[in-house]
Amino acid sequence: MMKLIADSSANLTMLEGVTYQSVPMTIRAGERDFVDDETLDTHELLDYLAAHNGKSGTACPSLDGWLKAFEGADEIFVITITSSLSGTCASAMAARDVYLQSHPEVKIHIFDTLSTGPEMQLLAEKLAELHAKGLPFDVICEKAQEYLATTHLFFSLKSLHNLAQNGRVSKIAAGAIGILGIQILATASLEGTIQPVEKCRGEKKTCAAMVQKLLEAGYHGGKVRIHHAENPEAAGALAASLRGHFPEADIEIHPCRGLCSYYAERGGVIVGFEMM
Ligand code: X90
Repeated sequence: MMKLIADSSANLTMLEGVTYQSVPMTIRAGERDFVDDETLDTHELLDYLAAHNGKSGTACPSLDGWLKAFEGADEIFVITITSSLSGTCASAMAARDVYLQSHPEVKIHIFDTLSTGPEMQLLAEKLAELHAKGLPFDVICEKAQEYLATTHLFFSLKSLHNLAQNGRVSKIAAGAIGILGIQILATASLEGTIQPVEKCRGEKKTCAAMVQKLLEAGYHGGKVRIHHAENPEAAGALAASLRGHFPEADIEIHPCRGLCSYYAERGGVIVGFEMM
């Protein structure tokens, strides 16, 4: 049996046509540990965080979380958040080493996406599609890796507080964001780190800048996956604007699960797309 597994930053709880499993990260604030599984109430998480003044943070999936997810499959594709910002990929690789000792016949491939959220969703969909064609494991890995080089990620955030508090962006980059409606538009660098692109004032300008960046990156009417932290208005406006350019575009909008809600914070929008 084939199994597709991604950490919870993919914001996917299921995927049509395949056996899919999400392995949860954890969000920690004060006395609370929020496990990022399908039962997590992300609205309550965001409310709790807004009221909580102390330190907060996150933890990648445990070795055990991965080992449990591997069970029962003989061909396993694992999709992780960028290894430059999280120990998730390293923990998946350690789990693979352990698992293969007792299950030497099982095939496990780990994709370090150097990205997160919607770009992970695009890869998951591609893997499902390649598997449905009946291709051999190694061919699927190769083609999926090639596909990953043709997708990209942009995001707009209204606050970098949680990213800065956890050392994922510099405190300097975080300054001024959130003041007077200033948002930051950023992208995933080739190394899988956060690369600020520009500052925008207000939703309209942010949306226009986002569309411009996608077009400059080569977006030409392919798939777009938009994940948002309680900002369906901005996600919808972006989709509408892109459909103005490409009426047939395959665009989906999904809410962020816990990990991305924590780091993108309320209002954040993350966009994964095909560059050609
Ligand atoms: O291991 C852990 O505790 C998880 C750490 C994750 C840190 C970054 C999460 C970012 C989520 C924010 C915008 C997208 C950033 C993409 C960068 C390549 C969402």
